[in-house]
Amino acid sequence: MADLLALFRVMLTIREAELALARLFAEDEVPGFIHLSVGQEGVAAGVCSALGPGDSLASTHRGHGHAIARGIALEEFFAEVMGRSGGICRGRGGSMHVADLARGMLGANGIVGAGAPIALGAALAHQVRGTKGVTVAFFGDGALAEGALHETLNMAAVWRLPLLLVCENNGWAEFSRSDTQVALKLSAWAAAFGVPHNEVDGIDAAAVADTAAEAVAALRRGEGPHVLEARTHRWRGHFEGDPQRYRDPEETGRMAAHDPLARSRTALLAAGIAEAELEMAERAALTAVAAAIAGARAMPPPDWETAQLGAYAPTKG
Ligand SMILES: Cc1ncc(C[n+]2csc(CCOP(=O)(O)OP(=O)(O)O)c2C)c(N)n1
Ligand SMILES: [Mg+2]
Repeated sequence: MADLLALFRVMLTIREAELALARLFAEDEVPGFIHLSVGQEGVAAGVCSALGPGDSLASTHRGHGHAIARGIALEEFFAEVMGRSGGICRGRGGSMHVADLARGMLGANGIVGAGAPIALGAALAHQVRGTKGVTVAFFGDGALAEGALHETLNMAAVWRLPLLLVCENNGWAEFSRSDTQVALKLSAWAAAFGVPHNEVDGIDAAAVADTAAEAVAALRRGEGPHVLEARTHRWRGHFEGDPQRYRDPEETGRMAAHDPLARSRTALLAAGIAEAELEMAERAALTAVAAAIAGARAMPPPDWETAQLGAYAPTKG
């Protein structure tokens, strides 16, 4: 059974971190583009709770929640997104390239669907090395229009790889409803490759965690890949600053009714957890985020001397 209080804490950290990023972005403290996952925290927290330290995951352009749920150090996370030298990738990647290889976090990815084949390779490595590890590939509903995803599922099914494909189905692909671009139902897609598929309500972090844990257990038994489809809601624009003219304001107004945090808060109170304990968790998340931002702000940007580090392979002799 899922530890709902632990999930609540992870979701709180993601929420506070992303709301802080929205403010930092508006104040020009974040270079580039950011895509927030506010409203989708239940999926990141639930899926990552099913993973062990030796497992791997590949993320998406909307990947802050995945990195935080995987346990990235908050200060290194903010420093990366804010382009500071102490960032997890030395401040050179930014939001869409946050990677933390020590935690098996293979990276966010600005190319839709491109995390899937990377995850496939990691799943193959787990199988070949006999690690018993598994790999998660997060992707959005819009990625189903990408060939790379289909090739990934095919190869994973043929080789029975320990790969959990997690679709965060928020109904949108950039500025279009994804059903105007993708003719496919995920359940039918998985069935076509002979792969099990589960659908879960992404607002219910405990349900996501339990379903993911069962799928991961099957992966560790060597039963081949699995597709997990979480219905979820993108509260904000596609990117920060998106005026969302394409979206019915009524839909955005209804978003607070689909809140994974409110949902778990109510469930925790009903289970007898004291209000004071929840408030303490809320304060702790705020404090941790504020401290991480202060730490990141104190760091210099990457210096010119090392600007090319990591961009090219070292030349020989
Ligand atoms: C190969 C590719 N095509 C198009 C884009 C532009 N693009 C960025 S995000 C996105 C939509 C993604 O939708 P989805 O996968 O559902 O993720 P969501 O944004 O809803 O989380 C598109 C088309 C891209 N980054 N990569
Ligand atoms: Mg989407």
